[in-house]
Formats: sequence, C-alpha cells, structure tokens
Amino acid sequence: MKKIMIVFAMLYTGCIHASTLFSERITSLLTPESVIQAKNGDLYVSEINGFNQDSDGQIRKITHNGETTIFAKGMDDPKGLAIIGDNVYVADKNRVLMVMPNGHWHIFVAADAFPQTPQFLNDLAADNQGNLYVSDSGDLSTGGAIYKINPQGRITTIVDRNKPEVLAPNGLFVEDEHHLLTVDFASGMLYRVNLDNGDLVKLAEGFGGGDGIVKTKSGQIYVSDWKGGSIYHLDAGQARPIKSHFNSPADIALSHDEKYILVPVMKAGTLEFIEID
Ligand SMILES: [Ca+2]
Ligand SMILES: [Ca+2]
Repeated sequence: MKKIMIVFAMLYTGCIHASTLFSERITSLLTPESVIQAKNGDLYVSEINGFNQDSDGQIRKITHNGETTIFAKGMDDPKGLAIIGDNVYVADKNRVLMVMPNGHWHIFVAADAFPQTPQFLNDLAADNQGNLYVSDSGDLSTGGAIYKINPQGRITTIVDRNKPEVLAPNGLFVEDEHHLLTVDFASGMLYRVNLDNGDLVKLAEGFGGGDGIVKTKSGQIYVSDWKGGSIYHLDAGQARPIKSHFNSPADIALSHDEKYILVPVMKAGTLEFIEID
C-alpha cells in the first residue's frame, strides 16, 4: 500500500510540474529574442546577450518541469528559431546555424551565400517540406528581404527591397506551401505573401514595431509589437491589444496545446506566458 501511495504521489507531482511550466514567468534571461516549443514539450529560447557582441549569444533549453540548461553557446546575436526533425535552426545575425540534439552547431548558410549580404537576419520559420524562410530586417527602416532556404541550403529570394512594402520584414508564419504571413517592423503592417510569385497582400495595420506572429489552428492571429510593448489579436481585420506594457516583447510562439502565447520580453530578460481562450 505504501508503495502504491508513493507511485501516486510521484505521478501527481509530475502532473503538477507539467501544468505549471506556464504559470510563472522565467527570469534572468540574456536579451531573449525568440522561443519555440519542441514536440517533447521542451522550450528553446535564443539569447542575444550583448547586441553586436559576437560569440556571447546562446540557446537556453527549459524542460517541461522548468529545469534550465544552456543548450548551445558561442553564437553572435541569435534570434529566430525553427525546428526541423531533431535539429534546431537559428537566425544568427547574418547567417543561419543548425544545432544538433547534442547542442553542437555549425553554419548551415553563411552570410556570403545570400544574394545580398544580410544586415539583420531576424525571424525563421519552417514549412512541412523542410524548407526554411528567413527575414532580413535590413537597416530596420528601408529595405530588407525574405529568403527561402531549401533542405540542401540553396537560397531563393521571395521578396526584397524592390517591393515598396518591404521596409523591415520581421515576423514570419508559414500558412501553407503557397502562403507566408509577415509583419514589418518599420510600418507595423501585416502581409500575406504569395510564395509562388512574391505578391504581397495587406491584411491589417497598426502593429507598431511588428515582431512575432502566431496563428492558431482555428485561424486566430496574434502579433507582438516590440516598440509599443503590446501583444495584439487580429479581430475582424483590426489590431486589438490583449496585453500591454511589456518592455520589448519580441518573437512570440504558441504552446503546443495552443493555450498560451509565449513571450520573450527582450529588455526585461524574461519569458512570460499569456493564457488565451
Ligand atoms: Ca551577442
Ligand atoms: Ca524578431
């Protein structure tokens, strides 16, 4: 009987831990920019640390029970994260890195492999075919580009500064094999990009310094505003804030159960969780 009670106690404690990961903010992060949840529930957070300081950036892993470890280090200014298979990909300043499950990493796409040398690689997103999409926010006001990187590392340009709408592409979200959502950090506009011809359709405006985008399976879209400190819900074509006063909320993610928005708050050095309906 005593044995059974111990087993029950252990199971009960395990459940509590799993469900409380999102109940408390995580603190003492080093300029966090992006977060992603792996299939097994672990979170990966990119930490820029010093801006424009090379080799001090890292990826932190937070397990489902809240245990924190440094997963990979020695990066420059790591930002957007994507997972393909067992590997984590990182947009690191002007190159894209591949991190293996043991935390060792190598350069997947070097800066000089891009059609234009990137100035500020920002968000990263993967599709179901194993392609990556990466935004270059350029000088953060006039230019930039969005590129597609196939599984062999070959790059094609989706949009670049030749389109007047492209000022500082930041957040990316792959909707399907033909469409990508992007939010512009300079204009605060949200666009749907046709991946076959690069055409942009404006969906909504008013997202300030638009940073991260998430979209639920039921089609609800949320966008973070790095400059203004709010998280917006796109409600009937309008940007409506659901939470404000964050000190630079960067590249948001959804939890797997779609119950929480995960918010890396860059200048506060925290990871916060917003429960959504
Ligand atoms: Ca750095
Ligand atoms: Ca970003």
